[in-house]
Amino acid sequence: MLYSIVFVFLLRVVNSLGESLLQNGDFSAGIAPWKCNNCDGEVINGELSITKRKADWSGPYQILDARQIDQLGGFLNLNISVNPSQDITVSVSLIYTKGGETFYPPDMFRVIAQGGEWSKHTEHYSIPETVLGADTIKLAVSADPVADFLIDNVFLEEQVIDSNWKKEANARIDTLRKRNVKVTIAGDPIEDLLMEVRQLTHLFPFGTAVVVDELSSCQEHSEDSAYCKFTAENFNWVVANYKFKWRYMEKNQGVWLTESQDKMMDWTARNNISVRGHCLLWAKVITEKNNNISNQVLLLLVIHCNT
Ligand SMILES: [Ca+2]
Repeated sequence: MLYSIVFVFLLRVVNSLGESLLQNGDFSAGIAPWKCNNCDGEVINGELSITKRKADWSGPYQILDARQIDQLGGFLNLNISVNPSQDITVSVSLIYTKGGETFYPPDMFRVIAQGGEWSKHTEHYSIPETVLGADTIKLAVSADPVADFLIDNVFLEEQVIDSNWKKEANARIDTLRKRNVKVTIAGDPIEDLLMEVRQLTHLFPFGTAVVVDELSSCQEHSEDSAYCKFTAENFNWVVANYKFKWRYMEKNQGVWLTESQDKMMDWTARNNISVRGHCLLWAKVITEKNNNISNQVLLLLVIHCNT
């Protein structure tokens, strides 16, 4: 029996921007209300120049209206243009305080900016629920202290969701994710046949990052924990959260640690789940310091792939 697989997914469609949460993001009115944390900040030709930074966390910041963030909740659009004196990773984060304690949620985004040229970056950001109800919230820009940098056109705005998104998403699902079902029944024709078709799986890759040791443990004990059951029931692709990275598999050169990874692979094979690997090298590594990958490193990467 042939039957097609229908899978429903939702896309958020953003058409327009709403309320702005930052002031003077284009630095047309000088520096205020921006401030500089452990650095010097000066507006030159409508761009904010940041110098004398002493640490990763040194950089410009602006205090946001915490009540405004509470009211918006949901999703924001962040734009920033950066021009560093040399290649650096620039991070933008929301740092907040609650009850006198300071919290540092994961960065809103992190980007490698090329030295000596302007690059424009846009990120869609979901406000973590923990940020809501904060006493103070600040948006902070930070980077490796080896470089000075210029920033301009920093905008943080509410994302306004197009109310037609669901209709449009359903139309795409009809076109892209469905096809007709043809059922052939052998034997004599039967009148008023009632047939039920139950979907057991689908071909649309739907994945998650998993903890290797959890799946490995299920394989080792031949018994699925709630974590493993949930993974098997809901996903057909997984990626290990970190244990397939080179530095975890070969902490000491020539000594490969693959026991839990191998067990995880056995578990995923048994459950018909595909596994996506990790990047072999991150762009951050291949910077000006080391933009020539030696033959020896290439050989090690090939060994890593085959291990
Ligand atoms: Ca400007």
